[in-house]
Amino acid sequence: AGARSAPVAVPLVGRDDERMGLGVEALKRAFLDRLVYSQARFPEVATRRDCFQALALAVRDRLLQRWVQTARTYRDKGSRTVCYMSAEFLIGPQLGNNLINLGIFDNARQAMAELGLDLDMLLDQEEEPGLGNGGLGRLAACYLDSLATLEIPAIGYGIRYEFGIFTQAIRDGWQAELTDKWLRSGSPWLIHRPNVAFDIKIGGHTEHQYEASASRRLRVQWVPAKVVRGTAWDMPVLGYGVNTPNRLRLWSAEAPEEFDFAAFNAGNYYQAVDAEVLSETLTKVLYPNDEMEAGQTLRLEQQYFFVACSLRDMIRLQLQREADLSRFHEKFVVQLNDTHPSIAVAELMHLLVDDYEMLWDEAWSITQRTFAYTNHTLLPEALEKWPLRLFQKTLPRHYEIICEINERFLDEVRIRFPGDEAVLRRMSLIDEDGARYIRMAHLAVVGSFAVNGVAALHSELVKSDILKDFYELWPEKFRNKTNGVTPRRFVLLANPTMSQLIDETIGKGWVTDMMRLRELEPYADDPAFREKWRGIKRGNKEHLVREIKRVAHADADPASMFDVQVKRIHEYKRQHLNLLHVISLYKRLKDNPNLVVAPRTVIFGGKAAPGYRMAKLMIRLATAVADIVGRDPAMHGRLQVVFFPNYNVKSGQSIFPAADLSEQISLAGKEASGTGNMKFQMNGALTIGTLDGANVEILEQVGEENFFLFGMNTPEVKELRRCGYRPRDYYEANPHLREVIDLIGSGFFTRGDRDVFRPLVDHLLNHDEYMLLADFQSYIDCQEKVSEAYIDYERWSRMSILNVARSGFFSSDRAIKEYCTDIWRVEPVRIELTDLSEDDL
Ligand code: 7GP
Repeated sequence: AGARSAPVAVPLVGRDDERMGLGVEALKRAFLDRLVYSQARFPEVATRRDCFQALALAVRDRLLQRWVQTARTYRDKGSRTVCYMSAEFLIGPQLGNNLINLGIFDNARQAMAELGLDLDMLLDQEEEPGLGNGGLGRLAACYLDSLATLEIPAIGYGIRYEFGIFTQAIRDGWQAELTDKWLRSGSPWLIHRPNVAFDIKIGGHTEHQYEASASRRLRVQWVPAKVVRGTAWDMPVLGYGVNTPNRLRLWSAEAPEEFDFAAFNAGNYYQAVDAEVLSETLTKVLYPNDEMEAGQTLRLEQQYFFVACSLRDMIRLQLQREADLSRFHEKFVVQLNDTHPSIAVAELMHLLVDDYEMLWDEAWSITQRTFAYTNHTLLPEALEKWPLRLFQKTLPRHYEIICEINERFLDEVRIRFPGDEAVLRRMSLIDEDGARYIRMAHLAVVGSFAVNGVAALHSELVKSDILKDFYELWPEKFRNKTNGVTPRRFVLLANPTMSQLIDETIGKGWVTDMMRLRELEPYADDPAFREKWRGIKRGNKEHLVREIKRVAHADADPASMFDVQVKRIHEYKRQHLNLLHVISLYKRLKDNPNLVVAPRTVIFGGKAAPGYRMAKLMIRLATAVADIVGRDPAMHGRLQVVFFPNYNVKSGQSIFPAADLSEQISLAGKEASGTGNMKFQMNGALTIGTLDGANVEILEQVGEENFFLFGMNTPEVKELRRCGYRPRDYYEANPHLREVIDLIGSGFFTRGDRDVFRPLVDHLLNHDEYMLLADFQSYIDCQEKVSEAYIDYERWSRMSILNVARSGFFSSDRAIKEYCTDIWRVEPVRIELTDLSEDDL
């Protein structure tokens, strides 16, 4: 830390500091100041980008005013802090959300209008920080919002990727990936802390030596192959209606200060600079694999790098407050967002034992009381495991530590299950069958005091399937924390018209107390209210229609049912089942032009992992069907298909409020929770879904009569698989299904080319891992009921209102409160705005 300056009497940042005003005049002044003094522009020549930047900086000033107060309060109180460690934080655009949480959205709109600027245009300028793939990363972002809103001292620790998730373009119907240069013109929200820096070792070997002293303790030295410096970039995350901005601290890799001096002195300037370039590649790009592990060295290095920086940062904070680390676990609790940061278990042991010379048993006791682990997937291929050789080469010391943890752990297993060799093999941290691997989920479970799944069904399956042996050993560790989403971004910001109607109907306050939405229930029977409700949905659909025109160059009819499936493209999520329904409907409409069905616009959105061929083919099928249906004049006003490119947080904010029908159609037992399902429900869409993930709980909340349920449940899936599932039997037994599949195979959607979709059709007929054909008829029948319900628009509106009224449970505030009491044992800390003197900074 730098030298502290002497205290001064004058308050620097005051409670009543007029420079930090939130009124219209103050915002205009602040905006113009930032335009001139930060952007060096005068209004006549300022670009839209300059204006966005100026407004963002003016807002940031107001966040930082609260931030310093928060930091001071936490320091003074020594508050217990939650550290949410995640390789992904899919935070989305920040300006609109910060205006909402500061309570100045309307003032900002007016201030900008008085300066001749349109706030929506400014909001539109913001690059999306796409620092995540999908559900797991977005959940982390929702949780930061709730942590701050609930005034819980918390730090989010992650990686400042220079390139986030790729931008998806559609070229000739196929997905193309473009790099996401979100930092091209800098982010106004990130504050660099070059003096919060740590040098992180990677690779090399270890040296073991007994100390010369009487104790003759074994000392281990890690001699690395390279050293990478991590520096902190902080983003303030403000809570709604409170003065708490928590810290999202993202680590960026650089070359260490004294990089390759040998090379430099020898006059090899380029080699020295090379080190810099190599170091920087570490945090260059987010891996775009969703629920699939790639197993590259660089990915392991990323994981280790951000975890190592974060733990050193926490230790630094702890040693500022206390003389040693014996109470580390009392001051910090670390939530591991899946296994990506689970190397932290071995790293904390390394720091405590090797650097701080703690005895193993004490270090292990602290470690086990520090960590808690959340599992996010039921797919076996998504459970992380690292090839042993690769791991050992990258983290030689951690390999030894994991072996030691494993030996002690297996001793415990032997006592519990005497003579059971099979259970030892299954539970070992090291997979010894065939190619050898380190099992990161096992490391996470062994090193944590709590393990949770993300929806009731998922948490049961964690206990009965994926971590069964561990549940038998330590049943007390296991719990459920059903996911939630933030209503600030996904209702208040995304759907202002519906939010206003709710305000007018039940009063304000529901947005931080979402169970109050229940008070809307009586209005479901009020025809005047239902009409207003429909008007709002119509307005949101018209807005989306304009977006669809802009990005997909397609016309959509706002009078039709908006039937939406947006999420990562994955076979288990079954976007192709949705397409089978579309083709079925198309065929029936062609065969019977007088068929009475609700007109539909079926909207798809989502990215496929660049190396996932089947997922890319599913996108191709969607665009091909969209193309053919779109060209057919007989489908006008009846059926339309849209592939919405580059689905992300920002476009989600236009999509959820406009949806009538939410497609949640994964094979039962595969989707851990889902969170899009909750965002749709909060915006008044009805769900068609299977008994999977949090759908089960949505159904429970809204009641069967307000939910379109279809398909097999998890036990039925298991039973069918046990009996030997043969998809071709379904194809042969169901003439309509055969027609639909044959149409895909015939080249009808690809100008006669029969080869394009062959892998997809063959796969369905011969393997069909996710059992589309078994659920097909049930899905078609259920869609028929959806159609009938939609035509009865009074009934539909009633169901829609009840869905919103019963969505309160899915607020991330509820989820975070459960984590706080059941896992983290943390209390809120209220932040008051007081006068601060320079000394406080
Ligand atoms: C997702 C799950 O697929 C989704 O069901 C859940 O709602 C979400 O996490 C949040 O809990 N998982 C991932 O995004 C993921 O990458 C692999 O999981 C570790």
